[in-house]
Amino acid sequence: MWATPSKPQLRQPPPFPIRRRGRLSRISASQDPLTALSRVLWGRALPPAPLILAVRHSWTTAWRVLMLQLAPSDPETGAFKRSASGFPAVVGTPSARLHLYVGLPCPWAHRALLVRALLGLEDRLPVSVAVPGDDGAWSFTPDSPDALYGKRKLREVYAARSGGFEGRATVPMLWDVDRREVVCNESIEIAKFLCGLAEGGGLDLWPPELRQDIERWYGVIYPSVNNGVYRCGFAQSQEAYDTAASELFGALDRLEAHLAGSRYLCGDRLTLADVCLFTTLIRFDAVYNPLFRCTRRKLAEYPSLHAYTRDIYQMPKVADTCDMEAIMEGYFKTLFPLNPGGIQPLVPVSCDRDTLLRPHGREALSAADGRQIQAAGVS
Ligand SMILES: N[C@@H](CCC(=O)N[C@@H](CS)C(=O)NCC(=O)O)C(=O)O
Repeated sequence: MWATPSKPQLRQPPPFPIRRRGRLSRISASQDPLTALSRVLWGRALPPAPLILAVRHSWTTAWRVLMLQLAPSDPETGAFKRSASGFPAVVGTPSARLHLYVGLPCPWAHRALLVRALLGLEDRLPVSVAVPGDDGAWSFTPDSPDALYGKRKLREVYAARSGGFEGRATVPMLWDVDRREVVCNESIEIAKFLCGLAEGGGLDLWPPELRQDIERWYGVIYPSVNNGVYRCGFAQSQEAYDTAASELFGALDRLEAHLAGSRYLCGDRLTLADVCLFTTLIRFDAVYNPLFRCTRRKLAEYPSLHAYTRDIYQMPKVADTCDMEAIMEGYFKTLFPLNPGGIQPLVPVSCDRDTLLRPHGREALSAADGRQIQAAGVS
């Protein structure tokens, strides 16, 4: 017998009518609006070349406009030109009541904070710590207030001086409380001035007999290292970057060679030259290497420079002035034109507290063997 052929299976009709979703609605349901739009227009292929070119051009133009404000450069060369400070020197004798304004991410402000700590000036010189606001301006918050006037922005403190103020409200800023006047907002001058406030007999970071040597080192480290990292990060042409990067790493090689045989820059004594170098080095691997494209080497790849940084970090009170989280957040979140997505990378191991507390072995280079630090009465 022939088997009866089975009846073809009929598809059951759906219990209710389904509206078939088109390609467009399927895509838009699963994507954010921008991705959905580009998928509808181009599928998974790249957008057409003219659009890419147009976006690239407008993006670069927007970057240039922002950089013009953030970091003015030489229009001919694209090299970063640091603006002069509004109050570059301490003029006359300020009153006895002073107040220091700083921001923890800033290496220039860090100089002043570090000198204040090393010289034990905390009681003599109260400090207010400003934080980077969303608009990029130094701001105060309930957790980090303006201890003097309760202002919201640092620029309001600047503006409270009798002549008002139109320029850049930078940190560090030393304020004369009695005269309601800015004493100085140039870090190296503030640092020298603070050295004059310290009681005699303690640590002298600016000793007369070493001043020439300190100035000589400062002439190397300021343009090539302190400002050098900014010249790399804020360069607006390939040539300007190449010049800055080659000067930076040339100077670091020279410093590495010098510090292999000398505990500090000017011999056995910690001086202002070391303070100024340290505040750049401590930020190097976390910020300048990744964000400012100081990529030839990491600080951790320089044995003497890294040990030197650890040596200073381990001095009493120094670590308390270094806030790596604030440093990373300040740079990666505030310098929007360099990091538009605002993503903050991980702290590199070379900048971890545990790493920085590793033995540095530099006592052997020093005849003074750290006695001068103890003499300053800091513990
Ligand atoms: N030459 C100054 C530079 C100070 C400076 O540029 N500070 C930055 C922070 S790292 C600042 O406050 N920028 C705010 C602005 O330029 O508006 C110094 O050494 O004190």
